[in-house]
Amino acid sequence: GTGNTMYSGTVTLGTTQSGSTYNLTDGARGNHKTYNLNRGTSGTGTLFSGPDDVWGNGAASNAETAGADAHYGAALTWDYYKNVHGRSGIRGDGVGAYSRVHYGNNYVNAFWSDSCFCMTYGDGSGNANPLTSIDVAGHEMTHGVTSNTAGLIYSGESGGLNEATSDIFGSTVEFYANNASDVGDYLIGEEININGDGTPLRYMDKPSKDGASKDAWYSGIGSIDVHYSSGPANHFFYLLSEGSGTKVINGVTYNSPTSDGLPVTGIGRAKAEKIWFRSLTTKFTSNTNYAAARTGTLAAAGELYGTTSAEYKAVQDAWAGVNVGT
Ligand code: ASN
Ligand code: ZN
Ligand code: CA
Repeated sequence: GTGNTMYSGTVTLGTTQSGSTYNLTDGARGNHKTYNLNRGTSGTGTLFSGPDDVWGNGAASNAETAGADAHYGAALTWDYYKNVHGRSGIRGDGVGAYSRVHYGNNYVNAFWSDSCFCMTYGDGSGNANPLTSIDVAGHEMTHGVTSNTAGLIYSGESGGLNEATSDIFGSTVEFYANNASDVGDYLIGEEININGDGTPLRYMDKPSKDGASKDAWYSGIGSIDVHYSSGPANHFFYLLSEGSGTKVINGVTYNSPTSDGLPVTGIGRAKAEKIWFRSLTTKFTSNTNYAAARTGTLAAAGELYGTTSAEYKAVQDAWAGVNVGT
């Protein structure tokens, strides 16, 4: 089918024909389905279906538009995990999840739920646009992947690492999409305009730019909100991928400092995402903290590239740049 999305232009959607109607069931991606809650807050509402295979018109006022964006974001996230990491679906078993859009009234959030094995999106409110952007979809679905792998507990330092894992792969899914209307960046939620001034929710190059996230680890970081204690790990991933200092990527200027004042030479996103995924799936456990994340990523980098490699050294340097280890 054809999706006329709000954030990603006109895209191809995986749909299913049933008699004379079509619906948002993606047969190539574990039968992932997208439902319209129509402002409800429980159950599944109704599966998006209709007489033609065209979904939405690009405007939020058309109820199908959010469905098209969510269905597309889920497909991209599926494809990213499959094609980049060899993982088939959130549990790795080839089974799709489902999405629900138009949750409640003026709801300014999105969330993953382990109990329904589904993700849910609000319509936003005031300045805040519908929460159905690519990076948000990748972020929320990644909570499902984390639950089914490392199981990082959602509080303390492990909670910050859980949140960072969602920001990291939310960002890499957006890069993977290579969508001209929503180019890849190391910003989270820039389309949502949640602050009303065009700024994103989070910045990976320098997390403190949001006014609350931390750029570097300190003793006690485990007692702040997990969306802020994620900062050092987001910053680590940026430094590992792109290196410290100033860099322009897809038109966005980044300026990433290090806490030790020493430079980091990036190894590129393609290697950095491999290291984080291998760590998440084979090194991290429910109680992994920042020190253990450093150990785990070094072990993963050693296995992938060798302990005398530039990649291994970059992992050491990037952690040192966020005050983890030396
Ligand atoms: N959107 C938020 C998140 O994924 C919802 C929450 O606070 N759990 O982190
Ligand atoms: Zn999250
Ligand atoms: Ca983004």
